[in-house]
Amino acid sequence: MKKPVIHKITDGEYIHIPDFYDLDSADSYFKDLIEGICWTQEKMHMFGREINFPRLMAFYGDAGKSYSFSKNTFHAKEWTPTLLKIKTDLESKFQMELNSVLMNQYRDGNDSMDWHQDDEKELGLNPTIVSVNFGASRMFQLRHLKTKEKINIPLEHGSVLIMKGSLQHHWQHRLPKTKKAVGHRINLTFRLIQNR
Ligand SMILES: [Mn+2]
Repeated sequence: MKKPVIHKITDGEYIHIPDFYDLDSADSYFKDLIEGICWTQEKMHMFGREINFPRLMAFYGDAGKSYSFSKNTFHAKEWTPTLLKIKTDLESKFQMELNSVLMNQYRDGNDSMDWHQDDEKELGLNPTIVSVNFGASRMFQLRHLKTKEKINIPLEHGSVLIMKGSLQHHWQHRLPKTKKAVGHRINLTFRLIQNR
């Protein structure tokens, strides 16, 4: 792993480590997580209709933790050995505590995540979100709420992206669809959730 680079941007900062995991570890985690995680197709409720989220999801963590967004509430499933190993790697490398992980699986270029902020109240005021990426590389985007400035960050197999400070107050993020032929990608966002 190279030295993490801290990117100071207007009203926030992020840290990008393209090679947090070497290729062999990343390959083995990817396979293990695709097969070993209980992925589900959740629905969003909009204007009285139910629409499939354009991705599969899963939420794991310490017992009793829950996470709510878009009128869905996830109750944490018990850590798997692989998830615990990754969590421990992150906690020791970055000297922080994490207690849950929201995961998204993007099956192809049609799967995506729209503009949003991770500003749910259970995350606390200035949350640190640690995102780990396995599988196909996809472009992640940040957009400043006022200036509309955009930053593109390619998230590669084995990479880590940490969003922190006041970033969630001033920037939205998304994973846009792409017409390029891209394979499966999974993204793990580790968090410290404040509820019990
Ligand atoms: Mn997010």
